[in-house]
Amino acid sequence: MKNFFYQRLEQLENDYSTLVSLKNEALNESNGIYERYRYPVLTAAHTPLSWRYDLNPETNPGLLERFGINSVLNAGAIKWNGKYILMPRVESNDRKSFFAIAESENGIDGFKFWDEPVIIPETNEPDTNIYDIRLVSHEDGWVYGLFCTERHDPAAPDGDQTSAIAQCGIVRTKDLKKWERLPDLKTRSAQQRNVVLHPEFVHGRYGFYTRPQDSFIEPGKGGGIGFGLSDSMIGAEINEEKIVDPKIYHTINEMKNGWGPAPIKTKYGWLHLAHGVRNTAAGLRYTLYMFMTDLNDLTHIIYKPAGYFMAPEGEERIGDVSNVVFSNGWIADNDGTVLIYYASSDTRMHVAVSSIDKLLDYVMHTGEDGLRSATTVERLMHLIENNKSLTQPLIIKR
Ligand code: M1P
Repeated sequence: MKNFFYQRLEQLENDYSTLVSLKNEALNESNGIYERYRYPVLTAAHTPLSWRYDLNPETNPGLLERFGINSVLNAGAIKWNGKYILMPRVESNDRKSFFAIAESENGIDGFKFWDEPVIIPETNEPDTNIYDIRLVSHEDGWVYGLFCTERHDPAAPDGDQTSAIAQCGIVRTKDLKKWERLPDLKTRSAQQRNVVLHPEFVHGRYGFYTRPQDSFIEPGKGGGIGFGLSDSMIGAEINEEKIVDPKIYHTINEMKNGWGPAPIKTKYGWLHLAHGVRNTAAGLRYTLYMFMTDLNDLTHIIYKPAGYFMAPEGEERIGDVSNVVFSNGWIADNDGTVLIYYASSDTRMHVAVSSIDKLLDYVMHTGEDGLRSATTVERLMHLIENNKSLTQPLIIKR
């Protein structure tokens, strides 16, 4: 049996090291705005063997998996001491998720998990499930992590074991290793998910991007994604949320939307990445979209391209919750490169590479949604007419 154990261990170790040293490749087909990469950057199989197996031949002679990891998704991201850091939601087979940190030298491959998952302290009201952290290096000197904390709804009728309340949990750190838990964010909304901290002070206060909802899945009267201010991060409380980007009939976010990572500051405005959700006969479809807000008024959208920026493609379409792309982490490098980390179908993490210049070009020069078929055709005709005037002389030259 011992021989079997060591043979199997060798096989597992070889497979693991092949996986984590796989070089990623940019895919040829690109829309010019970003390039996708061939391989996911993190999957359940990237989690260390020591998390999944009892590696003692005496207590686990058959080398059976003892702790199953279901998926690795929805990662917060930050550049830290020159390394590209992802902090994904790792979901174990028991459906509980937790956070762990993986780092890479170049941000596109070679991500390796740190030896142990992140310990997030609890408040007096323990979290049943935690997920979808947004990492923000705030100008107050702390790195904050805002995440969703989910608990069973105490008002759920007897027998209802699915109703939940989602709120925004907050942690902060100076070294990504020791995390201090702060009280959960208080707002006037029954549910909060996808809350993001603005990286700068706003008139001396902390700015929060929010997503007020009436119920756990259905937004109800929750009108879209909003913004509010709090005087402090310790006992953060928002008394007024202003809707910045409402959900709108027959758009990619008619059902609901949610903020992505913290926005990137540019000389023209703040670049935002968000997700939009629409309903289909096959269930909800999550896509990513972008817009820009005013440098002086964070609640004012100044550019918003029509439709989605990224939708699930190929194998990305399939997973635990199919037809989903979701992003809560991106890294803007000093040279202008932007690494966009996104999860597909609530199962695995990918990277797409763009740049500030390309994203600005996309956001500032793509037409807006006119909200009717006729206005979409007008936008298309405008492009075609412009192109005709350009291509005519070229055709004549030939
Ligand atoms: O399953 C898709 C996503 O659903 C939720 O997002 P939202 O709050 O916008 O509906 C979250 O549970 C998210 O983690 C998940 O990826």
